[in-house]
Amino acid sequence: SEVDADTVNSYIKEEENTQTDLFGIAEGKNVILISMESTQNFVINEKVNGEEITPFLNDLIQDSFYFSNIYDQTAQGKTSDAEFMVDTGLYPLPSGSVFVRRPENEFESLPDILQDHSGYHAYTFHGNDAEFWNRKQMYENIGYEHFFAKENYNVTEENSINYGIKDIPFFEQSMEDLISLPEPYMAKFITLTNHFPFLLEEEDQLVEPAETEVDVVNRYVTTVRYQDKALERFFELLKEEGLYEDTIFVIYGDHYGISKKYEDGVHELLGQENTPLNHLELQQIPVIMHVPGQQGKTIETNGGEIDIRATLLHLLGVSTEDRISFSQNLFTRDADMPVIFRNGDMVAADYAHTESTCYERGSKKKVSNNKCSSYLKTAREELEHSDDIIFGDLFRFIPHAGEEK
Ligand code: GP9
Ligand code: MN
Repeated sequence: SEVDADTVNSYIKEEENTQTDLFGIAEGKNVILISMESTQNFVINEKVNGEEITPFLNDLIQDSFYFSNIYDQTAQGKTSDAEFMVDTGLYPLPSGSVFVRRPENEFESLPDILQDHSGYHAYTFHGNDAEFWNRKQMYENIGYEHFFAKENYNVTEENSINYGIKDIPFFEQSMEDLISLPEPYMAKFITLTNHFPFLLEEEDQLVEPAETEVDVVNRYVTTVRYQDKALERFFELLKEEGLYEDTIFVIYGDHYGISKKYEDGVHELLGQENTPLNHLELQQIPVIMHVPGQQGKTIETNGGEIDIRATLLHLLGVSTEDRISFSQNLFTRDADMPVIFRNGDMVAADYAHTESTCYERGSKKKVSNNKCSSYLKTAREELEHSDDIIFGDLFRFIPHAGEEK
């Protein structure tokens, strides 16, 4: 295509983002990002057998910014797509993972922006092999100074399950390294236990499995509950080490855990019908931003995972003016701007497009495709621009943070 850096520049410059009084409330704080494996928003404030699935998160939300209408926008790159959106504000690729396909591109990453702005150091902690999703190479490229991966942990048969070390020993063992990092830092933690097929020994099951007709869903509530306990333990340790107060926490579900194949169990759990719109709503993930001492607030704005980055930068007091990304500040996001999925579908304030059908969200009725067409056009354009940037490696031509100087 004819696209070059100038065209991209003129289309997608971010707007200045200083317009709420929350700008900079977390300035200079350490940043702890927690990517929660396969955690969907429906578990928040939901009970099984009379017990909360996420008692710790439910409490935390009371004192946090809780974004309650945020959609999973990942594609085939799963966890790595979520990381990519948060780190770069670009969309995932139509197929494969950017981490695997384009690990040598130039990007303007969150670690680079924070390093440039005020000397932050960035690190990742995760219990799986460093090469999985080509993380090691991609992290080095986008400004992470060290990746604490599997070889960094004491992993035994006893303390691991499924993909690796269980979340509680993962957080416990991570503390030793976390306390020695130079400040300010951005530290990303990626949980693992709540991964399909959601296996967990009985001694770690802190709630009874659910009793739907779908075993995957029944087990899912136990692994989500276990992860919640692990987060509680992590916060306890951070408080003991005196690291809690001076930190902003960004906690988000990376993508769905229950695929369409097993979703009837979720509909059963929630007492709702299996409809395309209900399926769409199940694509929501929790996004929580916690600043110690700050009053809690639930923000119902529609948004996507890609918007985490601009929202965090707003709270950190880092201007996004003139940056090239598709991330929007959730505190000011235009309700009529569609949330865009990688397959070209979208959700806007009043309309949604899914399974080749345009819906009016209020009445839940199918409506003429005309009602969705302008939103779908925006979706196509955004995805195209994002793909152009990635496939053309256009940040080579755009001045950006993290550039070799
Ligand atoms: C693996 C973990 C899970 O390291 O991030 O990967 P997923 O299958 O969810 O992408
Ligand atoms: Mn994942």
